[in-house]
Amino acid sequence: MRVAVITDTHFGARKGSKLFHDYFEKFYEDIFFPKLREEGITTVIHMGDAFDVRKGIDFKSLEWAKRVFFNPLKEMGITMHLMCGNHDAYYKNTNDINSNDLLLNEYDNVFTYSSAPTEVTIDKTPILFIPWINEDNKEETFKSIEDSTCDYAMGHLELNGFRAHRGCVMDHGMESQLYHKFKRTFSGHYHTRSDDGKIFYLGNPYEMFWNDVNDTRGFVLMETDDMSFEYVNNPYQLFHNIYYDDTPHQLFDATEYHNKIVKVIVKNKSDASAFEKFIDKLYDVKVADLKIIENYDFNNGWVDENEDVETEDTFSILNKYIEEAEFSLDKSQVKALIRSVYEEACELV
Ligand SMILES: [Mn+2]
Repeated sequence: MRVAVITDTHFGARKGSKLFHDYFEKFYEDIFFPKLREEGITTVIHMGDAFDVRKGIDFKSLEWAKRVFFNPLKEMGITMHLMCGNHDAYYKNTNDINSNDLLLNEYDNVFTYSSAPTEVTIDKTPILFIPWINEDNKEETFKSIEDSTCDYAMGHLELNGFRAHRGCVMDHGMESQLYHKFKRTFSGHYHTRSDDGKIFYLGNPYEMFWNDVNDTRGFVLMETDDMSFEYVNNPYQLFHNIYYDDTPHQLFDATEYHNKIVKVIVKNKSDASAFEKFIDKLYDVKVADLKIIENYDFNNGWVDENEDVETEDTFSILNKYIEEAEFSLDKSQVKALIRSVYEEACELV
């Protein structure tokens, strides 16, 4: 049987921003639900972080989530298995109070998995569902994994050695060794796709931060007999880098940038008024946000085309600063500390 797998939908993200939710909605309306209809999908598995804000949800975002996602699933007669992610749990040390259990009672087609791992048989395949692991459920979870006879596992896992997002490999998560007993493990949590051949991070459906720019997102169609899968990509982007290299403004069609978050990275600008005309075109089509980066002096003239400018993100800048700073503390520890503070601040995953 074919099922759909989606993760890290983060309803209510970016303070419930209309810009972001309009962009998310386009994915559900044009890509996700049409594909489910076309494939006759009856089961969806969601690997956590359905909602974005741990402490609560504003009514507008809740209405949106029901209208755009949960109601259509119910109307289509689709069963959804929903695991608890770190963003769904109110406390850091327990999943006891969580948005999925509190907000979705009216949906008898939604089954939530919030505390201990649960074996669920989909079609004829038993799968171990593993909700977010914290102090409270840690021991029980590890024991369930050890005892499990399932060939497959799915969860919201923070594992070492996988990319958290582009340019940042996680080095302070849990060991992945524990999961090697399964033929395949699938996980949410990190929003970018990566795998080691046995453990697969499937990535989330859409861009939410600058870190996500030009990183393909979407969801997955999976065969339950052998858990082979294919990606269904989301063709829509919200973030765009535009490189200005004395680009003739007359030939520049800006229409696709309407309501987009745009960075213009200036490589060569010999004529200031021509550049202004170029920028005006972006304002004329009403970009949602526009930043101009004139860093052509950076790195001896210009950043290598292949070395993405966007990898000069906050992490890289902080790390570079720590590398270059003169102090006698253990720099890897300082980096880990700064990273955890930064992640906490942005709740990036
Ligand atoms: Mn997430």
